[in-house]
Amino acid sequence: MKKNIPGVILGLCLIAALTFVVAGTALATSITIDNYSFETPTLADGAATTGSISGWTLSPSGGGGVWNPTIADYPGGVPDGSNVAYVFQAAETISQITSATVTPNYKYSLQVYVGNDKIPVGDYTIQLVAHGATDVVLASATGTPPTGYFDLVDVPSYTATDPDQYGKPIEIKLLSSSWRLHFDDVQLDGTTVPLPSTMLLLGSGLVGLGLLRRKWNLKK
Ligand SMILES: [Ca+2]
Repeated sequence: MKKNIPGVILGLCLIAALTFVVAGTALATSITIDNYSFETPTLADGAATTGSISGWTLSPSGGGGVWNPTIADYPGGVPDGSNVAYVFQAAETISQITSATVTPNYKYSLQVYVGNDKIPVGDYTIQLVAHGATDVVLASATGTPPTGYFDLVDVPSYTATDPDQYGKPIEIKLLSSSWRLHFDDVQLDGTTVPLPSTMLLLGSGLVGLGLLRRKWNLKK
């Protein structure tokens, strides 16, 4: 029985390549967001805080807070826990600079629930931002929230390939064009993606091995 050694090497390389790709796309990590579900502080049913949100910055200052809606406000309940964030004036921004920084070849996925309890209001905008002297919006989503319940807003993912943004702190901004907008359960994930240069190198290696195998076969 003839041993096809280059064939075996090629097979092993393909397995290694597949493992690399699978491992590369499986390393999703959850980026820590302080008070991500607005459950701080604990509030009685129907109660609210005014003027600040723990872990978050309000701009202009004082234009929002945390609220524990009653079942009459949201018959379907809130997306996570008991509380949501709210704004009570137009053109308010709720923001947080996370401890994560823009990392090369990381794909960032931001999800936030947005709702409105009674009457149609203005639009929301959710932004993933590279924080700096001049903030750079990396990804954003804009829309009108549903009335009486919450919708999950999936901001288009952003993959970091711009060296100008590397190392900048990642900031989340929840903007409201009107009052009565509510936000909950802010989630940000980072996933490694295979480096194009590494994949190119790997591809070149496989082509080389293929040619080697062809040469080997011709010799026999
Ligand atoms: Ca919550």
